[in-house]
Amino acid sequence: MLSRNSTVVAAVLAIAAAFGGSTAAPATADSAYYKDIFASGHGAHSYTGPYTTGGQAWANGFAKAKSLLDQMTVEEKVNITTGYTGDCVGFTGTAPRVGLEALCLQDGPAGVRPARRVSQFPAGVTTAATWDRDLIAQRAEAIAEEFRDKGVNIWLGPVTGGPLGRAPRGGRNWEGYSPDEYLTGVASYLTVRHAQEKGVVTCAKHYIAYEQETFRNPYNLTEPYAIYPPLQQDPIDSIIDDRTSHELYLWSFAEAVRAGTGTIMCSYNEVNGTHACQDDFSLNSLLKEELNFQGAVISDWGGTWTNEESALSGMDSSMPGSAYNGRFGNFFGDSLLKLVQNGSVPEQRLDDMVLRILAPAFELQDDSYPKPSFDVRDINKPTNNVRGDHHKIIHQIGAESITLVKNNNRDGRGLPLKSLEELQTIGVIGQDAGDNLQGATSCGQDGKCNINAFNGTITIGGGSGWAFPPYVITPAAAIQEYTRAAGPDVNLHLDNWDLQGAKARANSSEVALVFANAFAAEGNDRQNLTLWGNADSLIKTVASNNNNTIVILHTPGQVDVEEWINHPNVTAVVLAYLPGQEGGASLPPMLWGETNPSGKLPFTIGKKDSDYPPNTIVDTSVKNPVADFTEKLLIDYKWFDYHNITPRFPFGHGLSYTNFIYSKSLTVSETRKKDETSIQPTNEKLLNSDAGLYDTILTLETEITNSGNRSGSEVVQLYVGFPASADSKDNPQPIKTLRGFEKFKDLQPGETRKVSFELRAKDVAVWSTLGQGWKIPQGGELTFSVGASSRKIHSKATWVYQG
Ligand SMILES: *[C@@H]1O[C@H](CO)[C@@H](O)[C@H](O)[C@H]1NC(C)=O
Ligand SMILES: *[C@@H]1O[C@H](CO)[C@@H](O)[C@H](O)[C@H]1NC(C)=O
Ligand SMILES: *[C@@H]1O[C@H](CO)[C@@H](O)[C@H](O)[C@H]1NC(C)=O
Ligand SMILES: *[C@@H]1O[C@H](CO)[C@@H](O)[C@H](O)[C@H]1NC(C)=O
Ligand SMILES: *[C@@H]1O[C@H](CO)[C@@H](O)[C@H](O)[C@H]1NC(C)=O
Ligand SMILES: *[C@@H]1O[C@H](CO)[C@@H](O)[C@H](O)[C@H]1NC(C)=O
Ligand SMILES: *[C@@H]1O[C@H](CO)[C@@H](O)[C@H](O)[C@H]1NC(C)=O
Ligand SMILES: *[C@@H]1O[C@H](CO)[C@@H](O)[C@H](O)[C@H]1NC(C)=O
Ligand SMILES: *[C@@H]1O[C@H](CO)[C@@H](O)[C@H](O)[C@H]1NC(C)=O
Ligand SMILES: CC(=O)N[C@H]1CO[C@H](CO)[C@@H](O)[C@@H]1O
Repeated sequence: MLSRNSTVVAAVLAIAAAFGGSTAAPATADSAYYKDIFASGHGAHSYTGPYTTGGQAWANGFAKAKSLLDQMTVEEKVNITTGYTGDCVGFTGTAPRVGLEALCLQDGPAGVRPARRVSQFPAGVTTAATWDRDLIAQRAEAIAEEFRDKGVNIWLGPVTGGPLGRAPRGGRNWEGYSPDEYLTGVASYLTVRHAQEKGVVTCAKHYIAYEQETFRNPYNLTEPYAIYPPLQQDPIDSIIDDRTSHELYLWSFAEAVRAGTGTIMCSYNEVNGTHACQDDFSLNSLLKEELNFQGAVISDWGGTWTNEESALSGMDSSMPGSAYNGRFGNFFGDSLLKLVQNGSVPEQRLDDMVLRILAPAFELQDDSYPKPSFDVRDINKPTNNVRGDHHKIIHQIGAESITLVKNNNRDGRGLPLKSLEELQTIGVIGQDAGDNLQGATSCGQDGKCNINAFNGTITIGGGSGWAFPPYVITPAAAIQEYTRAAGPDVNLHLDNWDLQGAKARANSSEVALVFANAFAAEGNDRQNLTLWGNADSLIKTVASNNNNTIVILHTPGQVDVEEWINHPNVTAVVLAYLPGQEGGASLPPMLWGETNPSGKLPFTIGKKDSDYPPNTIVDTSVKNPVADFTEKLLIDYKWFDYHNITPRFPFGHGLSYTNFIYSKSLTVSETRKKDETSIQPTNEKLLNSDAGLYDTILTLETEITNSGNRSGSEVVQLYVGFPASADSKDNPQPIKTLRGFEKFKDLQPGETRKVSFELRAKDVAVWSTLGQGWKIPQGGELTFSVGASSRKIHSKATWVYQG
């Protein structure tokens, strides 16, 4: 990092202002520059994308970066755009002559990886299941503190909608939040904003339409399912129409940009026929022009395929350069230097790359920022403990995400359990209740030993989204600790294949808790939604022998529960997702009713595979595999709603031990409030209103009452249905779309709370392909539905936009 010198900085601010003016990107979409994007055609590249001005977010950082840039040679500038490796999984190149040090880039979205003495946080999907804005923000701050204290400049996270979760079997869905763009958008905004407030630069990823692992085809790497030698098969090509691009896959990236993310990672896949990291349209036009993104586009490791085309199409940094002996290719460096020297890539574009890379880091970090204190090449080297008291937030997210999806609490069965004193015996059954017998380190830097043989409870998925847990509190350990004084005798059975033993333990227990799981990891999609490790047989065996069988699932997403869900002895089912290092610690207080479950499903669970949109993982063995996003806007609950398919458990569903009554009255009032949340405003247009796209224009109000006899929290959800006038012939309109939610915490028995939703113009707008902007539908009623899930609506109101 640059040594800070305040007198230089002051002088530079003036230069920056001038520079900003002279190279400013065209501000409006109808400028000559914008038109040139389309004139450039594929490969012609007369246009090189908007040049950064530092925007609203990086004024100071930009000025510092500019002053340094002015002292650099072309070789040095190229060096900054080219990846290196060392202690971190990636470094930017340096310019020692002018005192510029490297920026350290490091995985992953749930904690520093691979490194020891860090926390393993709950996965994104688990965090989304809390539907709790405060917890999402606190997690981001805690993660960012660990990255900062380890000396990481750029956190390679969060996953902000790539994948979004189009395919339930997608291997990396759990790293992100939810297949709902609004929920993911809120989580992305809060995570970026709160992480950067701690000084770390975020890298929102993976941009864009990266929805399957199969055929993602990392550059020059052999994949498990490869059918062609490396480099001979194209990566999966995602074909998406304009409206789907804007309303689904770009939505949460817009939120990340608004929140000020310093960098964005382009993805492995192709989009509309072009590698995502050299796609002029999605990088220059959508991201840098329309979203007004002022930071750097960094390639995924191996996502670069060309030099000239990538540079002109808007990629700013090639990672990891030529490192790892060229395993990820060898791009930029000398190749980019030659292109700049002979004029194929304008030097101004090279300057733009350097400014985009340096400005966010210079804005957020100074001399006092820690240096890397770990080494990915030898994780056993002594390193600092950065965990602080983060176990508390991990534990709390575990507790608040627990989603009770089924509960038959009649005749003393189901949840909550009888009191510790009343209960004589309890069975704790399934390998997911116990320890990984070989310990966490045995799973390697990607946590992938679980792929073939897993032992023990699953707390996170594998790949670059994994993190070493410092410890894992297993469900078995947590339950035994909780029950040790007054509680029941515990009958443990941790072997999923010994069904005779499971039967005996089930038969000799008053209540049987069965723990089951499914694993997912980067690099592979799940082959099916079946539980792992013989779990369906285990659950059925226990249920045949115990009339109070409670199933607890640790899964990365949707699983098939049909083999036993209607078994009369399966009295309760709980989803605990991927909770991180605290593992089962949050469970006992919920099981015994000391706490009240309040998580809600951030995805839809279907009854069978054919209930979900078809062909979302393309695995046909061809040279140019293509994923045509034919379901368009209708993913997850929007598909189930539109096709009138009854899900097993709908999006937004989750039960409580208490009961909430929703008022039938829902009022809508037009209230204007200027957007104060855009740290880096976008250039997105609202075509038929003078409001800003992110200004509040409507306020909806209703009430909920806790009519039960326990305190509890409730996630109240708001869905919008658009009038027929919003339809376009190419895009079937979702019946309803989530556009608001709020978690009302700790309502006491009898307590009533006012529920208020503030809707921004964008929340009631659809993308107009013709107008290339957002439009609030006119000439018809918008319907607002408030409820406890996407299928449990309690009040409705309509509104007509007068324009
Ligand atoms: C480029 O970066 C590398 C790695 O930090 C460094 O060793 C080298 O000296 C840099 N080159 C120049 C021209 O500064
Ligand atoms: C994909 O291409 C279509 C035009 O065929 C365009 O409208 C759409 O915005 C593109 N999407 C992305 C993400 O580039
Ligand atoms: C692929 O990787 C190997 C080393 O694993 C390297 O020798 C080769 O040059 C690489 N190929 C390309 C095209 O980068
Ligand atoms: C510029 O250099 C590159 C790389 O050496 C080469 O491929 C390209 O043809 C050159 N272009 C011109 C216009 O000289
Ligand atoms: C179940 O337990 C009872 C005693 O509690 C015993 O009589 C019976 O044989 C057991 N059945 C099985 C299948 O183990
Ligand atoms: C599901 O996939 C796993 C591997 O991911 C495989 O071992 C298992 O046999 C499959 N189960 C079914 C029912 O197809
Ligand atoms: C339910 O459990 C009881 C043991 O408590 C067993 O006798 C009965 O057969 C089970 N019911 C089913 C449908 O398996
Ligand atoms: C469940 O099984 C227990 C013990 O086997 C028995 O006492 C109880 O009556 C059964 N409850 C129901 C509802 O079948
Ligand atoms: C709470 O209400 C349930 C039924 O809704 C009842 O069975 C239970 O006894 C009540 N508990 C208390 C502490 O009042
Ligand atoms: C109890 C159990 O499932 N043990 C398995 C643990 O993993 C090893 C392989 O690493 C298997 O051989 C065991 O069967």
